[in-house]
Amino acid sequence: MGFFSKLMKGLTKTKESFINDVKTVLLGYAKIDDDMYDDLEAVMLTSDIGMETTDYLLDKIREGVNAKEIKEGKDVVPYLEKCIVELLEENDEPQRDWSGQTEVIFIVGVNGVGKTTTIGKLANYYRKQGKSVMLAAGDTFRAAASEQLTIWAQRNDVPIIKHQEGADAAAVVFDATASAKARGMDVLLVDTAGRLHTKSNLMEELRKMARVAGRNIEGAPQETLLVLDATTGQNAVSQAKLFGQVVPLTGVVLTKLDGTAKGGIILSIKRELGVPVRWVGVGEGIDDLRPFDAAQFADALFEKNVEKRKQEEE
Ligand SMILES: Nc1nc2c(ncn2[C@@H]2O[C@H](COP(=O)(O)OP(=O)(O)OP(=O)(O)O)[C@@H](O)[C@H]2O)c(=O)[nH]1
Ligand SMILES: [Mg+2]
Repeated sequence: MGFFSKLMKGLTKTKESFINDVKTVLLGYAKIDDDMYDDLEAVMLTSDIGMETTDYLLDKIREGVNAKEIKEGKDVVPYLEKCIVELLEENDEPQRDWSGQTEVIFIVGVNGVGKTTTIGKLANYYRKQGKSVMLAAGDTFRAAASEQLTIWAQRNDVPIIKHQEGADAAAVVFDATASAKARGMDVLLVDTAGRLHTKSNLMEELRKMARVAGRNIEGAPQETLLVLDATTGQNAVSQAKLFGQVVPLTGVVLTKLDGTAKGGIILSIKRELGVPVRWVGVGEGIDDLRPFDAAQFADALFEKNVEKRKQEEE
């Protein structure tokens, strides 16, 4: 199955829990009235898009009604789809190009969200683009962490820099940035230990790792990507807000979109964080990660242009 098909399949439950429920509510309303807004609000809130995004979309519908773009209940869904596409496309800036310098990418987030797996998939993606990639085992907390990353390095046939378990993570970053620079690597992917924004020593460690990276490579880390697990719904949004207060984030990786009903979380992330969604993950396989593409995502969510999208993949 290609990436688009996986994304579409992964978003089925999200679509069912959101769009289909909205449709069901609207069946009961030939005319637009206050009760309809109340019922819509209730349905939207249960689908994990969050209070703020729900309010935003309801305001949009009111605007549509005032502008006479929505005349009766059946006009609401196409209008809502249009608003969601616009929201997905908001701040959808292209990935920056750091060629000429080693791009250092920190992968951060709480425990178990998919950081290490994301690194394995990113390494594969960049390698396919013809870039040279190095990995840094910045999660020195568990021996298993560096073993897990080593397997991904072998699978991708890329070098890895690691130290002993319990070593200073900043020292790993220092060695890795020096080595990546000396070898003229295009991309250095830095794994980090899963941490909570409430653990101040861990957050301090993260800041130290960033300072050290900047000593060897000017401007590094150029990217700090926060990995969020889509299955955690609104929780992910709170994590991101708190993380962002401590570490400057340049983007979000939204993982585990395969099979969750909480994919609508992406709308809250776009609305509330002001940090672009950079990558989306739809599985544990090496090919299961792609740059976020708003139009593709919307097509997968609303099952539009399906044949065209599938052909593009072949
Ligand atoms: N279904 C699915 N599983 C995923 C995805 N990404 C990662 N996983 C799984 O999630 C689990 C945790 O992944 P890791 O990459 O180890 O997560 P981590 O954030 O590095 O975890 P810690 O280092 O312990 O904080 C593993 O079983 C992965 O295979 C995804 O997109 N979809
Ligand atoms: Mg890990």
